[in-house]
Amino acid sequence: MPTVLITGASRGIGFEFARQYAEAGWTVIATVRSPDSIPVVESIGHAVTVPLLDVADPASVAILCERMRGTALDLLINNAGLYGPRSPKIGDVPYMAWREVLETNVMGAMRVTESFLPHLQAGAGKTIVAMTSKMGSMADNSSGGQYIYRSSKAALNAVFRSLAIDLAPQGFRVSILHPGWVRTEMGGPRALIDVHESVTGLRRVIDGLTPERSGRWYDYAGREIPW
Ligand code: NJP
Repeated sequence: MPTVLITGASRGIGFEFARQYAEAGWTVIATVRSPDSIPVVESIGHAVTVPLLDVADPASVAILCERMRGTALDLLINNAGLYGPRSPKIGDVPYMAWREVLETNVMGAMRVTESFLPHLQAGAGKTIVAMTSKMGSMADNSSGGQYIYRSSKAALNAVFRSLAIDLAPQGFRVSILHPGWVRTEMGGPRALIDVHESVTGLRRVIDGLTPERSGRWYDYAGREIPW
């Protein structure tokens, strides 16, 4: 059975990815940032191992990478993400918090991807995805604001578009995925869909990734999103 590594699996969309892939018979490496989250994620079942991984901490990434040396991965889901301060105001932009969001959402995803590339090269699936957001779309931005989250997801999109091009000769399919507005800690209780609907759709999109679809941006329903 194939093996998937998921970042930020303690709750929300990452947890549901772990649950659904385990249910489908995959071997699941569901990474979490805090030891407190380990029992919660382990409760999914024996197909799931739950190592610690803070994507913003280079040492944490290096330690897990070394521990997993020789393990082949078929699919990497860069899911870990931060929203950061909501609605930062012009004149009072919290630059430290902005750096933290970029460190996690952009550099964290790149760091994990490049560190685990040997593991992915050893696998048959050769698929890498990143959870982005429509909030990072220039074409879709008609309401302004949200400088921190929007810029982090726009940068993530640019990085993964390049990765799709650069890794295509090795047979990799790379995609950027928008989960919809989902009822999680980040999405809040008023969001439109639940994690089950979002992740069921996202798994279908991941299954259908062909070389021609690589480097493009889809939502959970398989609709292409304008950059
Ligand atoms: O988020 P949330 P979602 N290293 O806040 C982890 C995108 N998205 O499931 O804080 C490792 O419930 C965090 O760990 P911890 C969104 O941008 C969502 O809704 O320790 N992990 C937790 O497991 C994100 O990329 C919506 O418990 C780190 C997880 O990330 C993805 O979907 C809409 C970390 C966050 O759980 C999952 O979002 C959209 C780090 N440094 C895009 N920092 C939506 N929900 O509506 C955080 O457009 N985590």
